[in-house]
Amino acid sequence: MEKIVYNDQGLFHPGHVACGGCAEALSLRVILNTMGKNTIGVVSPSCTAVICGGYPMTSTSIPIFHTTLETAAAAAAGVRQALEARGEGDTQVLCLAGDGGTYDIGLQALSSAAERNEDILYVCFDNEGYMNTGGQKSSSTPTGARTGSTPTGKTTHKKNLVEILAAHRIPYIATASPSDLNDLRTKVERARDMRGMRVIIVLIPCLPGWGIADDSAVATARLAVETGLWPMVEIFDGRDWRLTHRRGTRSVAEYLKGQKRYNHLQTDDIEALGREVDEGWELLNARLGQGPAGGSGNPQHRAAANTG
Ligand SMILES: Cc1ncc(C[n+]2csc(CCOP(=O)(O)OP(=O)(O)O)c2C)c(N)n1
Ligand code: SF4
Ligand SMILES: [Mg+2]
Repeated sequence: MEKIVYNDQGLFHPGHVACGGCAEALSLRVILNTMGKNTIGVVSPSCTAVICGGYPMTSTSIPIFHTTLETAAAAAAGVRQALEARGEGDTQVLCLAGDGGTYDIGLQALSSAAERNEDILYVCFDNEGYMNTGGQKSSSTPTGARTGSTPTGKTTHKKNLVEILAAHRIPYIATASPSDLNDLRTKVERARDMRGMRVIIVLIPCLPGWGIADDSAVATARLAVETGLWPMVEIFDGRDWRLTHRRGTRSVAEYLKGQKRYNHLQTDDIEALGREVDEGWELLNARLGQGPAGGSGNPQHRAAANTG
């Protein structure tokens, strides 16, 4: 097993109130310690807000500004402007939001911040539902998944946020998974060392929300990558698409059968989901061929990027 390498600066503490075994807490530890202590967090209502906690019961050693569900990216942009006005441009602004606060309720603020190319790193913890309020569906919930508000299975598709963000031509977009924390660290490092609007979407298998065992979040995240359900990509300037993990060969059915939210699905439904994954890869493969030769992107955005 690959050793997980990151510089633990003690910026995330034990004793937080995430569900035992939550992969979001694991990911947050790597993200905060990679960003470093000269970072201000801006957090929307979500499991992240609960995990970070309210003063004086906080689990982080960086300042956290709790914002509303609609305004995470706008609030982060405001913090950025305030820092610039104070001559503290070196301080990083790290926005942390769930999929409900990103794909749905905060999408307008996110799109506006992206259009203005605000100098923030926005991380979306995508657990495919409104989980801290009991597990309602979001527009990130996949087709077929049962949630509190889709008791017979969601009938619409998971929104393709990566495509939406790429259309804004922001400097950096990546998807990541807690099943490869070194890859997550590398992507956070790369984003940290760039300027302008950067977004990383991390898939977070949710123990109660997906109906998986307490010790299976990382294995479930790995299956999502190995079945092709969660493509791992980096996109520079919305044009230069790179795959960071090859598509795996494990079956979509294997991924679905481990999760109670899918246990009502029939063979036809499972086959339809498999076709949906294939269609997603057709689109992705077309994108991978479109970037500038050698993936140069915008040299101004890339100058500080560590592409190692
Ligand atoms: C406008 C608005 N509607 C509803 C809520 C209640 N609320 C707080 S957190 C939350 C769920 C957010 O879901 P997501 O962003 O996916 O984060 P998760 O809990 O899944 O980590 C909701 C609905 C709110 N704070 N503001
Ligand atoms: S509800 Fe899900 S995402 Fe939230 S802390 Fe628990 S396992 Fe983690
Ligand atoms: Mg969520």
